[in-house]
Amino acid sequence: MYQPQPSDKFTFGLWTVGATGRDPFGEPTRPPLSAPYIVEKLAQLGAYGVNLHDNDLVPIDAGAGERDRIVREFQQTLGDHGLVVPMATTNLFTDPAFKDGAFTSADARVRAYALQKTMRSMDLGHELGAQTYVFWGGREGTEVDASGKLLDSIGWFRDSLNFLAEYSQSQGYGYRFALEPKPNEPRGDIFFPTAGSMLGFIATLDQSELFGVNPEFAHDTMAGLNFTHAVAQIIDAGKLFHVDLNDQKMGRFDQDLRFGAENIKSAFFLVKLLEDSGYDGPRHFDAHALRTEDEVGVWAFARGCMRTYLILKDKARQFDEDPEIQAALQAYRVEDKELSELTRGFTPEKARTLKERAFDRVALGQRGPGLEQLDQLTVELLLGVRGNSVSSEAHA
Ligand code: GCO
Ligand code: MN
Ligand code: MN
Repeated sequence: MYQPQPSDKFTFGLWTVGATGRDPFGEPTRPPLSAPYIVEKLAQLGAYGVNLHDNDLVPIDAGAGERDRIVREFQQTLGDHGLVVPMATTNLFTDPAFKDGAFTSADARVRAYALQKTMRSMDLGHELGAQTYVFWGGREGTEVDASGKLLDSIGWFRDSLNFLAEYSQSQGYGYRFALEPKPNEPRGDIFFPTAGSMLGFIATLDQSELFGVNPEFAHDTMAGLNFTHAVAQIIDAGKLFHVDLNDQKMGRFDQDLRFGAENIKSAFFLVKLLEDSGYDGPRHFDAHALRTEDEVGVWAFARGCMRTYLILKDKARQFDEDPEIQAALQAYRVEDKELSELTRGFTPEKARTLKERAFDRVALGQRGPGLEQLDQLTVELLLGVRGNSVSSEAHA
């Protein structure tokens, strides 16, 4: 029951299950796991793929020979276990060179190095079969607005992305790029903090059709925003190129909790939205096991992310099939063919008719839409006390 299959397209970053529990206050609590071992374990659990930063696989100081050997061994392991690498990205945040930004550094040498490192990382991703390339600007931000680089930074970032899109095409890589917004951490303020700001920025890029968004549950939640609403807007814009799933308490440090660990109801509506929308990209878990855990806890964490997604997907199906919920939904919406016609597609004639139309404003204000009941039915469904739970057997 709720056994993940590769067709569910669940992916994990090497850096997620590979996280050793280091935090700003403490040393690692678990030994590192090798990339081939992670691949083997994820395959056993039913995952579809792994994603990586260049340096999750290849140490930053590796020479060409060592790099090629590591990549060959990794490709072999992927093939042996039937896992794919759908997404790749660059680590532009760990090395001290990037402490004040990569593409938005005030130092032209750092910006050029960031471009070089990213091209090499795009080569690596392509060798491993990646088709989506993520940009998370972890260090692209500032604590000091006296630096006066706000407008320049936007321009530098745009120039870099335009350059890299051309690079991808000149190499025949065919990447689609997914930009990942985050409001803060590790910088005090990260540029392009929300999905909306990223969408606005994407429209200014030379080849904007190649660029979409990689939204993350924790990032919007840290900022007190509704992640599902953000994803809906991204879907509406045709820009959901990838998604980072995890969980988070609002107003806390960046927690990267197991998917569904904290906000079950939000996770439910997110899964329902993704499934209803026909999104068919990877369901990527960008989270890690609690620092308290040993390796057993790491795999319990990974299994839990996937299992919760599948349970919520099944709940979404029950929601759609629940007669009482569907009746409440139907009662909530008031359809009026004539008015819909009148309010869509402007003509002077329609405008005149609408302006003359009499509305019973008081009656409109008196209608109870039944949202309390609808919400309670949803809560009861999630708590497992609504009839239709036979579906768990059907699922098995
Ligand atoms: C974070 C980010 C990262 C990125 C990753 C891939 O908060 O640290 O979510 O995990 O997703 O670097 O680009
Ligand atoms: Mn994150
Ligand atoms: Mn992320």
